[in-house]
Amino acid sequence: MSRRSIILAMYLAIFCQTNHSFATLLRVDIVTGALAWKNTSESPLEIAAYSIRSASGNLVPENWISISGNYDIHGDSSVDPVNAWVVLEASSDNLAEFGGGSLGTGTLAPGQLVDLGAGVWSGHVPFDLVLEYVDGENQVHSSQVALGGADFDLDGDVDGEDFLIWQMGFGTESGALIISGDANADGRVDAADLAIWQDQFGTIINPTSLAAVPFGMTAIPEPSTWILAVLTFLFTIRRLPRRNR
Ligand SMILES: [Ca+2]
Ligand SMILES: [Ca+2]
Ligand SMILES: [Ca+2]
Repeated sequence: MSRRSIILAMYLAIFCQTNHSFATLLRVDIVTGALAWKNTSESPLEIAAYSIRSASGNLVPENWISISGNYDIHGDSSVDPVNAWVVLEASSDNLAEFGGGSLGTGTLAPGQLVDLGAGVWSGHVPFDLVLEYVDGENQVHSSQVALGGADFDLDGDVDGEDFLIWQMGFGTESGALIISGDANADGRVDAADLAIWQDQFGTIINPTSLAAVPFGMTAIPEPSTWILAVLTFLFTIRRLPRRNR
């Protein structure tokens, strides 16, 4: 099995987990390792906490742009203008934070895209990223995960062959995947995707790391202990008297 067919199989396995009930999408640029989290629903979405996990430990916490300090009351307030968020864990297998302080929630406006940083995913395989979040009702949800970046033929580089794929897919209005030329994972193949190809042209992604692909990456992880801990903490703290607020 070639490297490309292995990666394609992984991608399809990931995509097959998706359905239209997801309210959010975690976009992973496989060329730059950039992560971006989007509210794909038409309603504002309350977020009390979230966790991004890689069982194989391929997250790079130094490159993570957390809500804490960046999009909360201490940042630009675009996710949470009221609360100071708190990082719970920043490791190679878990990036987790919650809306601490007065323990309210942040809000993702309809269509809002939160830039979580470039190089946050190391580009290694297996591709195993999972995003779970807790909403304003303390319900746990999974996010859809979609691959982006201009390596449309998934062979580890961005070159003319990828351009030809973009060209063939150009004009697709919906339902496009990375393998049909959709670099920004918005389902369309248009000039925005070509601009990403131009930016990324010549990039080579971890050529050695892609050679060895362990199997079993399609397993959907059990709900993590971190999220149970967060829920327990939220329930406990909300019962405390409102002192010093
Ligand atoms: Ca390529
Ligand atoms: Ca190539
Ligand atoms: Ca697109």
